[in-house]
Amino acid sequence: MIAATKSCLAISGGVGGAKLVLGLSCQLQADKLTIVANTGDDFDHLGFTICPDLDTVMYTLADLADRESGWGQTGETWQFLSALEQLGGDTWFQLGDKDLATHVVRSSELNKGKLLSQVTHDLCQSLNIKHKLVPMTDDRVATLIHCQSGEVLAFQHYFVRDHCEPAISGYSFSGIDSANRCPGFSRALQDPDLGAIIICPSNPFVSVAPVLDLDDTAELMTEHAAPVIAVSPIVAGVALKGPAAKMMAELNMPSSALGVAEYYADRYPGLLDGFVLDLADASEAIAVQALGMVPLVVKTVMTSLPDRQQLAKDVLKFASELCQA
Ligand code: FO1
Repeated sequence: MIAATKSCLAISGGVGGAKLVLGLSCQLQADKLTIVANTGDDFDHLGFTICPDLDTVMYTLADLADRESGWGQTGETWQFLSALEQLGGDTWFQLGDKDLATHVVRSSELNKGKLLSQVTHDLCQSLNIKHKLVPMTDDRVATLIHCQSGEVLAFQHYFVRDHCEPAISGYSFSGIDSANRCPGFSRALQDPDLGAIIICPSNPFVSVAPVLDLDDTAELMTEHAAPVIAVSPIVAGVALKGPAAKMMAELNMPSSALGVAEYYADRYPGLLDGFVLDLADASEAIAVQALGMVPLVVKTVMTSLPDRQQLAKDVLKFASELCQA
Protein backbone atom coordinates (compact mmCIF):
# COMPACT_ATOMS: atom_id res chain seq x y z
CA MET A 1 0.00 0.00 0.00
CA ILE A 2 1.14 3.54 -0.76
CA ALA A 3 2.52 5.19 2.42
CA ALA A 4 -0.25 6.88 4.43
CA THR A 5 1.23 10.35 3.89
CA LYS A 6 1.46 9.98 0.10
CA SER A 7 -1.26 11.23 -2.19
CA CYS A 8 -2.49 9.96 -5.52
CA LEU A 9 -3.64 11.58 -8.74
CA ALA A 10 -6.00 9.53 -10.92
CA ILE A 11 -6.81 10.37 -14.54
CA SER A 12 -10.15 9.06 -15.73
CA GLY A 13 -12.52 9.01 -18.64
CA GLY A 14 -16.02 7.62 -18.16
CA VAL A 15 -17.35 4.21 -17.17
CA GLY A 16 -14.16 2.05 -17.23
CA GLY A 17 -12.01 4.61 -15.44
CA ALA A 18 -14.71 5.36 -12.86
CA LYS A 19 -14.61 1.74 -11.67
CA LEU A 20 -10.97 2.03 -10.61
CA VAL A 21 -11.58 5.52 -9.24
CA LEU A 22 -14.21 4.03 -6.92
CA GLY A 23 -11.74 1.36 -5.80
CA LEU A 24 -9.10 4.01 -5.12
CA SER A 25 -11.60 6.08 -3.14
CA CYS A 26 -12.15 3.06 -0.87
CA GLN A 27 -8.40 2.81 -0.23
CA LEU A 28 -7.39 6.44 0.17
CA GLN A 29 -8.51 9.18 2.52
CA ALA A 30 -10.37 12.06 0.93
CA ASP A 31 -7.40 14.45 1.10
CA LYS A 32 -5.08 11.86 -0.50
CA LEU A 33 -6.88 11.39 -3.80
CA THR A 34 -7.49 13.86 -6.62
CA ILE A 35 -9.42 12.62 -9.61
CA VAL A 36 -9.06 14.47 -12.90
CA ALA A 37 -11.82 13.77 -15.42
CA ASN A 38 -11.59 14.21 -19.17
CA THR A 39 -13.80 17.02 -20.47
CA GLY A 40 -13.10 16.51 -24.18
CA ASP A 41 -16.42 14.60 -24.37
CA ASP A 42 -18.35 17.65 -23.11
CA PHE A 43 -20.86 19.26 -25.41
CA ASP A 44 -23.73 21.69 -25.57
CA HIS A 45 -27.02 19.93 -26.14
CA LEU A 46 -30.57 21.29 -25.90
CA GLY A 47 -29.18 24.41 -24.26
CA PHE A 48 -27.30 22.46 -21.55
CA THR A 49 -23.60 21.97 -20.95
CA ILE A 50 -23.22 18.20 -20.58
CA CYS A 51 -20.04 16.75 -19.04
CA PRO A 52 -20.45 12.97 -19.42
CA ASP A 53 -17.16 11.80 -17.88
CA LEU A 54 -17.35 14.17 -14.92
CA ASP A 55 -20.92 13.00 -14.29
CA THR A 56 -20.08 9.32 -14.64
CA VAL A 57 -17.29 9.62 -12.07
CA MET A 58 -19.44 11.82 -9.81
CA TYR A 59 -22.42 9.43 -9.88
CA THR A 60 -20.12 6.44 -9.37
CA LEU A 61 -18.51 8.02 -6.27
CA ALA A 62 -21.95 8.99 -4.94
CA ASP A 63 -23.23 5.44 -5.54
CA LEU A 64 -25.86 6.83 -7.89
CA ALA A 65 -24.61 5.46 -11.22
CA ASP A 66 -26.80 3.13 -13.22
CA ARG A 67 -25.40 -0.32 -12.54
CA GLU A 68 -25.95 -1.75 -16.00
CA SER A 69 -24.75 1.04 -18.30
CA GLY A 70 -22.38 2.74 -15.85
CA TRP A 71 -23.54 6.21 -16.99
CA GLY A 72 -26.59 8.18 -15.90
CA GLN A 73 -28.41 7.55 -12.64
CA THR A 74 -29.85 4.38 -11.17
CA GLY A 75 -33.65 4.18 -10.88
CA GLU A 76 -33.93 6.83 -13.59
CA THR A 77 -37.27 7.88 -15.10
CA TRP A 78 -37.68 9.26 -18.62
CA GLN A 79 -40.67 11.65 -18.56
CA PHE A 80 -38.61 14.54 -19.92
CA LEU A 81 -37.32 12.46 -22.84
CA SER A 82 -40.85 11.22 -23.69
CA ALA A 83 -42.25 14.74 -23.61
CA LEU A 84 -39.31 15.92 -25.72
CA GLU A 85 -40.00 13.22 -28.28
CA GLN A 86 -43.64 14.25 -28.50
CA LEU A 87 -42.52 17.80 -29.26
CA GLY A 88 -40.19 16.59 -32.00
CA GLY A 89 -37.01 17.36 -30.01
CA ASP A 90 -33.66 15.56 -30.34
CA THR A 91 -33.76 12.34 -28.28
CA TRP A 92 -30.68 10.46 -29.50
CA PHE A 93 -28.81 11.49 -26.35
CA GLN A 94 -30.74 10.03 -23.44
CA LEU A 95 -31.24 12.44 -20.61
CA GLY A 96 -33.08 10.93 -17.64
CA ASP A 97 -35.16 13.08 -15.30
CA LYS A 98 -32.74 12.87 -12.36
CA ASP A 99 -29.70 13.35 -14.58
CA LEU A 100 -31.38 16.39 -16.11
CA ALA A 101 -31.27 18.16 -12.75
CA THR A 102 -27.46 17.96 -12.84
CA HIS A 103 -27.35 19.55 -16.30
CA VAL A 104 -29.81 22.27 -15.30
CA VAL A 105 -27.82 23.21 -12.19
CA ARG A 106 -24.45 23.04 -13.93
CA SER A 107 -25.61 25.05 -16.95
CA SER A 108 -27.30 27.76 -14.92
CA GLU A 109 -24.24 28.14 -12.64
CA LEU A 110 -21.90 28.29 -15.65
CA ASN A 111 -24.19 30.88 -17.23
CA LYS A 112 -23.83 32.98 -14.06
CA GLY A 113 -20.07 33.01 -14.68
CA LYS A 114 -18.87 30.24 -12.35
CA LEU A 115 -15.99 28.04 -13.48
CA LEU A 116 -16.60 24.37 -14.27
CA SER A 117 -14.28 23.37 -11.42
CA GLN A 118 -16.30 25.47 -8.95
CA VAL A 119 -19.59 24.03 -10.18
CA THR A 120 -18.13 20.51 -10.01
CA HIS A 121 -16.99 21.15 -6.43
CA ASP A 122 -20.49 22.35 -5.48
CA LEU A 123 -22.22 19.41 -7.16
CA CYS A 124 -19.86 16.98 -5.39
CA GLN A 125 -20.59 18.65 -2.05
CA SER A 126 -24.33 18.33 -2.64
CA LEU A 127 -23.87 14.63 -3.38
CA ASN A 128 -21.67 14.19 -0.30
CA ILE A 129 -18.58 13.18 -2.27
CA LYS A 130 -15.50 13.62 -0.10
CA HIS A 131 -12.68 12.97 -2.57
CA LYS A 132 -11.55 15.77 -4.89
CA LEU A 133 -13.00 15.47 -8.38
CA VAL A 134 -11.87 18.13 -10.85
CA PRO A 135 -12.35 18.69 -14.58
CA MET A 136 -9.08 18.65 -16.52
CA THR A 137 -9.70 22.29 -17.50
CA ASP A 138 -12.11 25.16 -16.99
CA ASP A 139 -11.71 25.99 -20.70
CA ARG A 140 -13.60 24.40 -23.56
CA VAL A 141 -11.85 21.52 -25.27
CA ALA A 142 -13.83 19.39 -27.73
CA THR A 143 -12.73 16.00 -29.01
CA LEU A 144 -13.32 15.65 -32.74
CA ILE A 145 -13.41 12.33 -34.55
CA HIS A 146 -11.97 12.29 -38.05
CA CYS A 147 -13.69 9.62 -40.11
CA GLN A 148 -12.19 7.70 -43.02
CA SER A 149 -15.07 9.13 -45.09
CA GLY A 150 -13.56 12.60 -44.54
CA GLU A 151 -16.34 13.68 -42.19
CA VAL A 152 -15.38 15.23 -38.85
CA LEU A 153 -17.77 14.42 -36.01
CA ALA A 154 -18.25 15.92 -32.56
CA PHE A 155 -17.44 13.16 -30.07
CA GLN A 156 -20.97 12.49 -28.79
CA HIS A 157 -22.30 12.38 -32.35
CA TYR A 158 -19.73 9.69 -33.13
CA PHE A 159 -20.11 7.83 -29.84
CA VAL A 160 -23.81 7.96 -28.99
CA ARG A 161 -25.71 9.09 -32.08
CA ASP A 162 -23.68 7.04 -34.59
CA HIS A 163 -22.87 4.17 -32.17
CA CYS A 164 -19.13 4.39 -32.98
CA GLU A 165 -19.90 2.91 -36.40
CA PRO A 166 -17.89 5.26 -38.68
CA ALA A 167 -14.35 4.02 -39.32
CA ILE A 168 -11.92 6.60 -37.98
CA SER A 169 -8.70 7.97 -39.44
CA GLY A 170 -7.76 10.09 -36.40
CA TYR A 171 -8.90 12.43 -33.66
CA SER A 172 -8.11 15.94 -32.51
CA PHE A 173 -8.88 18.20 -29.58
CA SER A 174 -10.26 21.55 -30.59
CA GLY A 175 -9.34 24.34 -28.16
CA ILE A 176 -6.50 22.38 -26.52
CA ASP A 177 -3.79 24.88 -27.52
CA SER A 178 -5.34 27.71 -25.52
CA ALA A 179 -6.67 25.58 -22.63
CA ASN A 180 -5.06 25.46 -19.20
CA ARG A 181 -5.21 22.89 -16.47
CA CYS A 182 -7.80 23.74 -13.83
CA PRO A 183 -6.24 24.91 -10.53
CA GLY A 184 -7.05 21.69 -8.63
CA PHE A 185 -5.26 19.62 -11.28
CA SER A 186 -2.14 21.82 -11.12
CA ARG A 187 -2.22 21.76 -7.29
CA ALA A 188 -2.28 17.95 -7.30
CA LEU A 189 0.73 17.85 -9.65
CA GLN A 190 2.63 20.28 -7.39
CA ASP A 191 1.77 18.41 -4.18
CA PRO A 192 5.13 17.44 -2.63
CA ASP A 193 3.46 14.32 -1.20
CA LEU A 194 2.30 13.05 -4.57
CA GLY A 195 3.21 9.35 -4.58
CA ALA A 196 1.41 7.98 -7.64
CA ILE A 197 -0.12 9.14 -10.91
CA ILE A 198 -2.57 6.51 -12.09
CA ILE A 199 -4.03 6.49 -15.58
CA CYS A 200 -7.24 4.53 -15.14
CA PRO A 201 -8.39 1.96 -17.73
CA SER A 202 -9.89 4.56 -20.05
CA ASN A 203 -9.67 5.03 -23.81
CA PRO A 204 -6.04 6.15 -24.41
CA PHE A 205 -6.93 8.21 -27.51
CA VAL A 206 -10.08 10.10 -26.61
CA SER A 207 -10.21 9.96 -22.80
CA VAL A 208 -6.59 10.10 -21.64
CA ALA A 209 -4.82 12.01 -24.44
CA PRO A 210 -6.91 15.19 -23.97
CA VAL A 211 -5.74 15.30 -20.34
CA LEU A 212 -2.08 14.58 -21.10
CA ASP A 213 -2.01 17.03 -24.03
CA LEU A 214 -3.14 19.97 -21.88
CA ASP A 215 -0.39 22.50 -21.30
CA ASP A 216 2.82 20.79 -20.26
CA THR A 217 0.98 18.02 -18.39
CA ALA A 218 2.72 15.09 -20.09
CA GLU A 219 6.15 16.72 -19.58
CA LEU A 220 5.44 17.48 -15.91
CA MET A 221 4.30 13.93 -15.29
CA THR A 222 7.28 12.47 -17.14
CA GLU A 223 9.70 14.50 -15.00
CA HIS A 224 7.79 13.89 -11.76
CA ALA A 225 9.38 11.71 -9.10
CA ALA A 226 6.05 9.94 -8.54
CA PRO A 227 5.61 6.85 -10.71
CA VAL A 228 3.14 7.14 -13.57
CA ILE A 229 1.18 3.93 -14.02
CA ALA A 230 -1.38 3.13 -16.72
CA VAL A 231 -3.92 0.32 -16.46
CA SER A 232 -4.74 -1.26 -19.81
CA PRO A 233 -8.33 -0.74 -20.97
CA ILE A 234 -7.85 -3.63 -23.41
CA VAL A 235 -8.06 -7.19 -22.11
CA ALA A 236 -7.51 -10.17 -24.40
CA GLY A 237 -7.75 -7.88 -27.42
CA VAL A 238 -11.14 -6.48 -26.44
CA ALA A 239 -12.09 -3.15 -24.90
CA LEU A 240 -14.16 -3.85 -21.81
CA LYS A 241 -16.21 -0.75 -22.61
CA GLY A 242 -16.34 1.55 -25.61
CA PRO A 243 -14.61 1.67 -28.99
CA ALA A 244 -10.89 1.58 -28.02
CA ALA A 245 -10.18 -1.79 -29.72
CA LYS A 246 -12.13 -0.83 -32.85
CA MET A 247 -10.29 2.50 -33.02
CA MET A 248 -6.93 0.74 -32.68
CA ALA A 249 -7.70 -1.57 -35.59
CA GLU A 250 -8.80 1.38 -37.72
CA LEU A 251 -5.65 3.31 -36.79
CA ASN A 252 -3.55 0.27 -37.82
CA MET A 253 -2.39 -0.53 -34.31
CA PRO A 254 -2.54 -3.97 -32.76
CA SER A 255 -5.71 -4.20 -30.62
CA SER A 256 -3.99 -5.51 -27.54
CA ALA A 257 -2.72 -4.39 -24.14
CA LEU A 258 0.77 -4.31 -25.67
CA GLY A 259 -0.60 -2.08 -28.44
CA VAL A 260 -1.79 0.36 -25.73
CA ALA A 261 1.64 0.32 -24.05
CA GLU A 262 3.33 0.90 -27.44
CA TYR A 263 1.01 3.81 -28.16
CA TYR A 264 1.90 5.47 -24.82
CA ALA A 265 5.63 4.84 -25.36
CA ASP A 266 5.45 6.31 -28.84
CA ARG A 267 3.31 9.38 -28.12
CA TYR A 268 4.64 10.14 -24.61
CA PRO A 269 8.23 8.81 -24.47
CA GLY A 270 9.37 8.10 -20.91
CA LEU A 271 5.98 8.92 -19.36
CA LEU A 272 5.00 5.51 -18.06
CA ASP A 273 6.98 3.88 -15.26
CA GLY A 274 4.54 1.02 -14.88
CA PHE A 275 1.92 -0.70 -17.00
CA VAL A 276 -0.81 -2.96 -15.62
CA LEU A 277 -2.05 -5.84 -17.76
CA ASP A 278 -4.73 -8.42 -17.12
CA LEU A 279 -3.84 -12.06 -16.35
CA ALA A 280 -5.23 -12.91 -19.78
CA ASP A 281 -2.42 -10.82 -21.34
CA ALA A 282 0.43 -12.16 -19.19
CA SER A 283 2.32 -13.27 -22.31
CA GLU A 284 2.69 -9.60 -23.36
CA ALA A 285 4.49 -8.56 -20.15
CA ILE A 286 8.02 -9.17 -21.47
CA ALA A 287 7.38 -7.00 -24.56
CA VAL A 288 5.95 -4.28 -22.27
CA GLN A 289 9.13 -4.42 -20.19
CA ALA A 290 11.19 -3.99 -23.36
CA LEU A 291 9.40 -0.64 -23.85
CA GLY A 292 11.00 0.58 -20.61
CA MET A 293 7.98 0.10 -18.34
CA VAL A 294 7.68 -2.26 -15.41
CA PRO A 295 4.77 -4.60 -16.09
CA LEU A 296 2.31 -5.74 -13.42
CA VAL A 297 0.07 -8.68 -14.29
CA VAL A 298 -3.06 -8.88 -12.14
CA LYS A 299 -6.80 -9.29 -12.58
CA THR A 300 -7.96 -5.99 -14.09
CA VAL A 301 -11.52 -6.95 -15.03
CA MET A 302 -13.74 -5.28 -12.43
CA THR A 303 -17.20 -6.81 -12.21
CA SER A 304 -17.82 -6.18 -8.50
CA LEU A 305 -16.90 -3.68 -5.79
CA PRO A 306 -14.35 -6.13 -4.28
CA ASP A 307 -12.72 -6.35 -7.76
CA ARG A 308 -12.42 -2.55 -7.86
CA GLN A 309 -10.96 -2.45 -4.37
CA GLN A 310 -8.51 -5.26 -5.13
CA LEU A 311 -7.24 -3.62 -8.34
CA ALA A 312 -6.85 -0.31 -6.48
CA LYS A 313 -4.83 -2.10 -3.76
CA ASP A 314 -2.67 -3.85 -6.37
CA VAL A 315 -1.98 -0.62 -8.26
CA LEU A 316 -1.17 1.35 -5.07
CA LYS A 317 1.18 -1.38 -3.86
CA PHE A 318 2.83 -1.36 -7.31
CA ALA A 319 3.24 2.43 -7.06
CA SER A 320 4.94 2.19 -3.69
CA GLU A 321 7.28 -0.55 -5.00
CA LEU A 322 8.16 1.63 -8.00
CA CYS A 323 8.83 4.55 -5.62
CA GLN A 324 11.34 2.44 -3.73
CA ALA A 325 12.99 0.99 -6.85
N1 FO1 B 1 -24.07 7.01 -23.53
C1 FO1 B 1 -24.80 6.33 -24.45
O1 FO1 B 1 -24.31 5.34 -25.00
N2 FO1 B 1 -26.08 6.74 -24.81
C2 FO1 B 1 -26.67 7.82 -24.25
O2 FO1 B 1 -27.80 8.18 -24.60
C3 FO1 B 1 -25.92 8.54 -23.23
C4 FO1 B 1 -26.47 9.61 -22.55
C5 FO1 B 1 -25.74 10.23 -21.52
C6 FO1 B 1 -26.30 11.27 -20.77
C7 FO1 B 1 -25.58 11.88 -19.77
C8 FO1 B 1 -24.28 11.46 -19.50
O3 FO1 B 1 -23.58 12.06 -18.51
C9 FO1 B 1 -23.71 10.42 -20.22
C10 FO1 B 1 -24.43 9.79 -21.23
N3 FO1 B 1 -23.89 8.73 -21.96
C11 FO1 B 1 -24.61 8.08 -22.91
C12 FO1 B 1 -22.53 8.27 -21.70
C13 FO1 B 1 -21.46 9.07 -22.40
O4 FO1 B 1 -21.84 9.86 -23.45
C14 FO1 B 1 -20.24 8.23 -22.79
O5 FO1 B 1 -20.09 7.10 -21.99
C15 FO1 B 1 -18.96 9.02 -22.64
O6 FO1 B 1 -18.92 10.22 -23.29
C16 FO1 B 1 -17.75 8.18 -23.04
O7 FO1 B 1 -16.87 8.27 -21.99
